[in-house]
Amino acid sequence: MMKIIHTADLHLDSRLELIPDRSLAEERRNELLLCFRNMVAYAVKEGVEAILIAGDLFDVRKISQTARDAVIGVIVNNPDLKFYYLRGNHDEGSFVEEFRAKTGELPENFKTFNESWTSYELIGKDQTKVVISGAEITKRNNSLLPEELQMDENEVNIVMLHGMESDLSGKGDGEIIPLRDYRNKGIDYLALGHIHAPKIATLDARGKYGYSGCPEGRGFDECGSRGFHLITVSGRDLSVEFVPFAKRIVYDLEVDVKDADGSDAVIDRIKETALSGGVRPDDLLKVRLCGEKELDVSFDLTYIKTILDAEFFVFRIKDETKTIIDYDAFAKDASLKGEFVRMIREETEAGNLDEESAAEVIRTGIRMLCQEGKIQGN
Ligand SMILES: [Mn+2]
Repeated sequence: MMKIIHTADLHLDSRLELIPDRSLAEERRNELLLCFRNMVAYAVKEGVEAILIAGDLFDVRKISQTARDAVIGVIVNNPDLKFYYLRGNHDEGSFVEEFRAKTGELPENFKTFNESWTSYELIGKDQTKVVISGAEITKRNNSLLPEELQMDENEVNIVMLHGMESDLSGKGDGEIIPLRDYRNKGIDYLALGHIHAPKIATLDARGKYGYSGCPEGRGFDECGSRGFHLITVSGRDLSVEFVPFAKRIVYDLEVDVKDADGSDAVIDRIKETALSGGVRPDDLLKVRLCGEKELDVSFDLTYIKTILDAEFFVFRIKDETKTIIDYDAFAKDASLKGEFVRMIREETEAGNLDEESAAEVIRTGIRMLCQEGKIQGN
């Protein structure tokens, strides 16, 4: 039996623009490196014999010295663990060249790929054998690759690619993987990178394909459980499972604030929703307030954010509530306030104002009219 990790899209050195606080972004950036180190430690502890990196190990062309040295160090210090590194569309930097420059030649346990198919025989400690093939997709080679892929159907075959799965042909597109062209070719597992949410699905009668996803969510477009895929090969059988591994999970939750009468009630409502959704203080949480609120109810988002910033690693809030304007309540109001609301209603009905803008104008208008009253009263 042999165990292999399939990972991809680590995006080391990500700028993490979705985390506005620079020091938190830097901490999170270091956690991406920590994740890679921890994954390797897991591999050593669990007897995993190889790690497949299906593209986008790095995020930017200019790789930081910290990230470069950390990755090189981990590979060099674990000579019994094999690393298969297939470059993705983000891996435009010169990592492999820098690695070679630093160590003289690439170590035996570090395997790379190029624009045409390269196949490696991976033989495990108990002689379990797997053939790992990979090619880096470009506009030029994409539609030719499936035809050029030669595999022995009697072997256990893993194929690595980086791109977007598609039912279309890959002709002239450097980022699309035409899945139909990889069916019925003898693939046991197609290990993919590029899509950041984990997925395991059927390729054909024989094989599966999977995106391991990014091992750590980096922003609010990467919500939910993250980790890697663990492949187990036993004789001719291959199985694959998702292993949750992320230190922090990113959540984007809707919180219904119907009948909440103020900011503190909203805070309670958010805490309840977070608790029932399994959000931990270590996590990144974005909430979208939804539901209807009365015209005289308003929430202080800055205050709410200050309180909840202290409860989560990153907290963001967006007000998507709808304000109910009960125009009929003002219909017979003979005061200036009633006149003002009737005027806004006409504007709304004429299509000059949407409901939310009308609510804001009415709220501001009434506040000003009330202040005016006070000043006159003094
Ligand atoms: Mn990619």
